[in-house]
Amino acid sequence: MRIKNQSRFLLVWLSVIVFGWVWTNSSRSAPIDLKTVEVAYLFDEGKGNVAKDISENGRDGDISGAGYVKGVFGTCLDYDGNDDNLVVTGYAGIGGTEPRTTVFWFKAGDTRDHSWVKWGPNSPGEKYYIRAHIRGNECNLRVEVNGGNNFGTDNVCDGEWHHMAVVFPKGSDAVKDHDLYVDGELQVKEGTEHAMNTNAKAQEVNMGDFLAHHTFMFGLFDEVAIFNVDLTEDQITAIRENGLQAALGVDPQGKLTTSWAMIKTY
Ligand SMILES: [Ca+2]
Ligand SMILES: [Ca+2]
Repeated sequence: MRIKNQSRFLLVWLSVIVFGWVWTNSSRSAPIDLKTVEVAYLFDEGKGNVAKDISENGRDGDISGAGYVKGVFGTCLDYDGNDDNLVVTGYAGIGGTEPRTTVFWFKAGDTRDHSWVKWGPNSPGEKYYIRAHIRGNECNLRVEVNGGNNFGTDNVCDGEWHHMAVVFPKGSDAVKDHDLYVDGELQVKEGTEHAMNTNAKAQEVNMGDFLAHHTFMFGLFDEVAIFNVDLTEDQITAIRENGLQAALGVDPQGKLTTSWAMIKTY
């Protein structure tokens, strides 16, 4: 009888420990819902002119010029800074003041106002342009909307890989409401305030080409994705540390993997 009671006691404690472990690990980095992924490229094809979208939307990218080299995860695109570009055919981005997050890895070929991700026409508030902000011999992560901008202070043009995240939180209405992360560090917000009214009809999403007097992207570009939600700092960390494919729980064909499918049922 005494042994039976001890066994029962042990079993209860084991259950508490296991449940605690599962709870801690599932809440620490909440899985990212695939429905929130607008488009996501791993650039692991290694050849050809089509960037395969691993989201559920089938928004394959049309690559012009950029070739493949070794990236942060698998291979990445190598932009020559002259005319290389990628167009997300048929997709013009997220509009108005809707929440959004853009993430990518970048390794600079030099210091310049690299054009990373943009959509919308060059009109006040309507443009959505994620590019580099020049500061002497350095450059910073910047988002601008024509009439307003928001940029950080960490140098991302030092020839090293950097992970960048541009988050427009739900309920926000102006460009300086964006939270900018470089290698997981929340940036100080500099720039000029302006209301957001992003145009999501006039121009397809471009990755590499510039607007007005700026410059083409020059350097290496890996693991880019646009989300229709404001990802949390933990979710951005999960993407940076584990890679997009693992963080989203998809295989290269864009199908949900079993492990994350199980976790997602919590
Ligand atoms: Ca890759
Ligand atoms: Ca070229």
